[in-house]
Amino acid sequence: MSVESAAAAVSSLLPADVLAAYQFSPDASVRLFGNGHINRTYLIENSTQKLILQQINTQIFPSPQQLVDNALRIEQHLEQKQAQGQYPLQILRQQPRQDGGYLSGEQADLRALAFIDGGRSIEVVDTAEQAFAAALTFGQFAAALADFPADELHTVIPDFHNLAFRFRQLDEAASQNKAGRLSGCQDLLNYCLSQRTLVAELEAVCAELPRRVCHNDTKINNMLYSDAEGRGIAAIDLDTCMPGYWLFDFGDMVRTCCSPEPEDSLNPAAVRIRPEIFTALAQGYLQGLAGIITPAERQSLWLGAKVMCLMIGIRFLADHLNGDCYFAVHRPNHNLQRAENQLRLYLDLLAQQAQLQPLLK
Ligand code: ADP
Ligand code: GN1
Ligand code: MG
Repeated sequence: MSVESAAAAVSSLLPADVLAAYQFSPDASVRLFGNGHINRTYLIENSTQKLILQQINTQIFPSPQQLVDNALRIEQHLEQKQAQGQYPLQILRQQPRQDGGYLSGEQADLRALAFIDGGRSIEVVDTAEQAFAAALTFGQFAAALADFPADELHTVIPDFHNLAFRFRQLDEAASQNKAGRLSGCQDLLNYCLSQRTLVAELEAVCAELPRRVCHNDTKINNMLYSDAEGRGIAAIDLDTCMPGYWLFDFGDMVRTCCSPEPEDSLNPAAVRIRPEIFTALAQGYLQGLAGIITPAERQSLWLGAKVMCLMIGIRFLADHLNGDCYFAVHRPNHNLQRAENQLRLYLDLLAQQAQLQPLLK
């Protein structure tokens, strides 16, 4: 391919009228960005400005307008907090089109975000300092939203962190065996199903907890570190912000920060919970939420760690059985490998419970 046709192929990732709506010319550089499993994220750039544009997966988020509505409400709230000196992070901002609208494209499934400069996301945590910074960032985000009326947010995905529902999805995937993969993962399936008692435990604990605005996807690549010092500078990917319980957000951090391996590691023997990273997460999150988190919520965080490893493992396994319809996959058995890794983390949490759980008391 010539240099000219390669450039044309890149630009054609997005139609010229979409670029124009955000004041970019057709020759702006457009490239795929990030490692999300659901949406398609682009970075558009010219010599003076950068913009993030996302194609929202409407199979999963049927109403992009609701995503934008939630994001704008959160943005406004964080702006007020910042004006009062109560929010030290950068705010993720929806970027309107030149005509003021927030959605673009023939299907109205594209939306833009102001690019946050000087930041970077990572896929694997290397140090306890990074873990502390991530947890502090998500803790500060949650703290700033603690007085936001959670029930005014649209529930963009019902039953998102409903463990009973996720088990039912797994039952259905196994009984339908659509992709003919059941025999290749029967042991893993049996193990997951044997953990169903956690449903009742989780429901009993949640019944005593306040409902909060949850980020609901606090995986490590959904926050930005400053390039220079590695401080947390922003919580991003707010699409799943909905009412929920903070234990889910803590658990998602545990499952994505504690392993020295990526979520989809091909080296399962090395997937484990690093106690020093768990400790740093607990310290960072509790510092971010100091004075706000209740004793019952604090105690529930351990359950959150277990539940999230198990629940995301179940979701990956169900998707593997269904033929990879939900999470983007890039190789055979990708979702199965992800599921196995989550279950390894779950088992390692159980093995280290005596040492780790007291850190949250
Ligand atoms: P997905 O929903 O696909 O996970 P994200 O919103 O997490 O998409 O974006 C994917 C990646 O793009 C992030 O991990 C981050 O590296 C980068 N990113 C997203 N939004 C911004 C932003 N506003 N400024 C800078 N980088 C961003
Ligand atoms: C998805 O969009 P992304 O990649 O940040 C998923 C999360 C899972 C995560 C697993 C809307 O997050 O719930 O925890 O993959 N998002 C949705 O890596 O389902
Ligand atoms: Mg993301």
